Amino acid sequence: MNPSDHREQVGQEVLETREWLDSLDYVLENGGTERAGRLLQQLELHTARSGYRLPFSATTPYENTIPSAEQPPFPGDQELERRIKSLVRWNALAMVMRANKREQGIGGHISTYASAATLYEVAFNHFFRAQTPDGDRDLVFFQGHASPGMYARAFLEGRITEKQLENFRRELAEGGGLSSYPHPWLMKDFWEFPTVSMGLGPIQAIYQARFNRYLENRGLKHCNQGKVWAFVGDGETDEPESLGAITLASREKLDNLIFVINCNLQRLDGPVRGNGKIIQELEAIFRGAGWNVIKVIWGTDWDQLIQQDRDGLLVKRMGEICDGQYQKLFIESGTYFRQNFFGSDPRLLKMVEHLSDEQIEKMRLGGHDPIKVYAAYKAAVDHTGSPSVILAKTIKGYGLGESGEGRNITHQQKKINDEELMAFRSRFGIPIEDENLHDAPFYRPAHDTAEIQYMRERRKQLGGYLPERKMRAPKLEPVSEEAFKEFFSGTGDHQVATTMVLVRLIAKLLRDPKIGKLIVPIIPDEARTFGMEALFRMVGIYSSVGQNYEPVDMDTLLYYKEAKDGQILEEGITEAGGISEFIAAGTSPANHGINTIPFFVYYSMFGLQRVGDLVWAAGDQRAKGFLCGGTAGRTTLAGEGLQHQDGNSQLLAYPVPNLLAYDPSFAYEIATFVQDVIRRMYVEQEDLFYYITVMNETWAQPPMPEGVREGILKGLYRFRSSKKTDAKLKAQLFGSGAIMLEALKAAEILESNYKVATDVWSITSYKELYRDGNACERWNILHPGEKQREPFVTSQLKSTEGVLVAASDYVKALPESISRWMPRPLIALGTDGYGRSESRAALRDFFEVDAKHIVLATLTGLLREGKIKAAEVKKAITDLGINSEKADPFAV
Ligand SMILES: Cc1ncc(C[n+]2csc(CCOP(=O)(O)OP(=O)(O)O)c2C)c(N)n1
Ligand SMILES: [Mg+2]
Repeated sequence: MNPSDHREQVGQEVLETREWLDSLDYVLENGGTERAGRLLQQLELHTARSGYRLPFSATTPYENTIPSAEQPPFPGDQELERRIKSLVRWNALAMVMRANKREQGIGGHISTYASAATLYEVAFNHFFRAQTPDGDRDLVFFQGHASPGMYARAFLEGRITEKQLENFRRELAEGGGLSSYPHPWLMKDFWEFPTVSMGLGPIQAIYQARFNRYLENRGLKHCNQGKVWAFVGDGETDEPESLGAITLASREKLDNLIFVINCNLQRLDGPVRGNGKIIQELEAIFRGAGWNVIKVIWGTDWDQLIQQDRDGLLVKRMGEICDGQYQKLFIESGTYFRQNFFGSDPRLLKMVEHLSDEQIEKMRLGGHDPIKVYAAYKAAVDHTGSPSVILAKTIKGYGLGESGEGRNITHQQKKINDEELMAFRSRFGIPIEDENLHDAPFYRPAHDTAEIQYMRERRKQLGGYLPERKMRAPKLEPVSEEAFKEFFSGTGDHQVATTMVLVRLIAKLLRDPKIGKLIVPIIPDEARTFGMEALFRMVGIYSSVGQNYEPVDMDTLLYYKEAKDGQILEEGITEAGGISEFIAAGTSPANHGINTIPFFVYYSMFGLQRVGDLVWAAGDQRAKGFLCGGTAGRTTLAGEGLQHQDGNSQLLAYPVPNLLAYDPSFAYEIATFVQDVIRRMYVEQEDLFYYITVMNETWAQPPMPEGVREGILKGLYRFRSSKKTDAKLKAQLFGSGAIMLEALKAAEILESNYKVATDVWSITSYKELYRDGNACERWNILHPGEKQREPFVTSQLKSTEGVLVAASDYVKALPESISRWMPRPLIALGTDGYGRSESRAALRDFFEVDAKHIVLATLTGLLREGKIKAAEVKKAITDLGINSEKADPFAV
């Protein structure tokens, strides 16, 4: 085609397009948007029938979702809000700069909040409700790295002192400081949700929103206007936890949930999607998942150009530039922008010929424009039927000057130089003289200034300050003994597994007239594994829509019953979801004043090992409740093999300070813990949670011996005293979990075949013994010459005689961790190494934790003490049928 023909064709197309658009305008004016929509659908169908398939697109054009004509009026005083925001910006910057001037390398982030200031300030002034009219409250997950902004605002509100600001990241300084990120453990009156491990905020927010609905549908929470807000970084969305649960939110129609994703196009090292477009990518993902997506890309300065863009040239240009290029465009001069953005087409250049380079340079992005942000929030808050996500385009390090704005090094920047500080000060109008600027002093206007009055008044209108954490629930009345009674008397000959005991105990608690309704069983698709299916029928599985089908097993007693007021939270196959739900339920006493008591029952191997970071976050935010690791024990879970057999989790529970961990053997031990821990968590309101491993091997449950309660709770008690009072050889065996039975068998063999008087002790919690031993040791180190404290282990064992042997279904590090407080050397047996698909007997032989290996270890101890000869031990090896040359399960 020659050039003139081509031009003619293009001209023809432009004309044709205009005619169609004019017709569509006519329909829009006369028939409204719905009529226009129907017409477009018909056109699409017509086109498809004629053989052309419209290319699939999950995205909309690279424009704001809300056109300027549909924006609501901005209800606030824009100028005052701008000044307040500047004050917050300044103090946030100053606190990080001052901290780093004082202490080189102390860290902190200035660029995250700088890019998100408008997103937060509009929310603080108009949306975040500390209390809703019906008595509910908004729960806000603040982006961890933006915390300097939250502190700076709280400082202006008068909730944080200058001294505290001064001590940002110096929590141990005199007068107290501020923690780097949101940590309720460290600032229990302020922060509610730890978010700084990326991805944990978004998934927790989703389950928080679902749990709120659960409470409402079950009649435990009587107000429902509160929203859950989650502020997320665009880079953070790469974490699987960030997006992994978004379909749950739409399936459950969680219109009480709003994500705000700050799309500053950068993460730590560089662009999030240099060669792509993160906003479009996220739009496709969230739209596909059924969310209400609101894009806030362009600020008001762009409105006029967009309105004039009748032929779609501008929006096409906006859409064809990748994020890496945008990053460059937005830090360059107006001249550069004109040339490189509009310069691609003379018609685009013409659109901006009335604007100076300076004006072009100042054209703001949507995420920095309060009018656009307000419109998006309002649309999200008013939206019903699905969760909303706001994708706001911003510049990382906004306002930080040449070296701090939109550069790849921006994230790591802790300081700006004097010149930049001066520019920042002037740009945001902070009244600090040049000569005082160098140290970046804090600045808080007087109480009666318009700014401070305004921000206080706005918060008053919205129900108070935020974030604010406090215990909102009353102390629970002590739970009646009734539920626990039967577990103390044993099961006679009847063999039951500890899993069955725990499930029966949960069932009894569910029936308790007082606390029954507060029990929240949470299961990630494993109820049948643990024999919990009886609960399906008993209390129902929670479903926000009830049960819209006839269950296939309706004619059975234990059918799969879903109900709107169902009590069980059946999560499907997601341990991350389960633990997030556990956190929501376990923080409900603080968040909502409702004393829910979660029991999260899961496959023990897929708990602390798989979702350890969420467990850590649960501890940080003082969640209460029971984590129950089912099918536990490396050799007790037969058949399943390497990936399933858990010999680790009791050790993995060690580092979480407020997590109590127990590995019980008997029903009465379980009942003792559960009773005591409910008292501590909900009656005394201690900030604890609890991990228990339960097994699927059955045995006859003995009655509770006299006087062992204290020992059970502290971690150790004597279960069996030898009757052989005249024996010369003596041993003390320590068993736990299912391996307790092997220790008891070993005691029989030692007494009958080797004349060793053997006591057997139950170690219910290595962790508690370790905690206590360390506490004593520490005190003793710090108090020389004073009466030294005695660890509980020592106090119990010092008057015993004989060799010491411990065996558990977990790694040897557990018994070894307490052996230094024992009166004599300990021989530790355990299950270090990868599991195998095998029977219990074969596994216990392989890992050397069965009765015969316990016997051998005991004899070895006696040999080391010089009480027996090597030949006797050699003979025992043969008699016991042990292969001395067998493979080492821990070898690599
Ligand atoms: C699980 C986890 N991995 C890594 C980090 C370290 N980290 C802190 S901030 C950051 C970049 C954040 O980028 P983005 O989410 O886009 O937030 P922005 O600061 O740009 O708003 C990284 C990698 C972390 N905090 N958590
Ligand atoms: Mg980012």
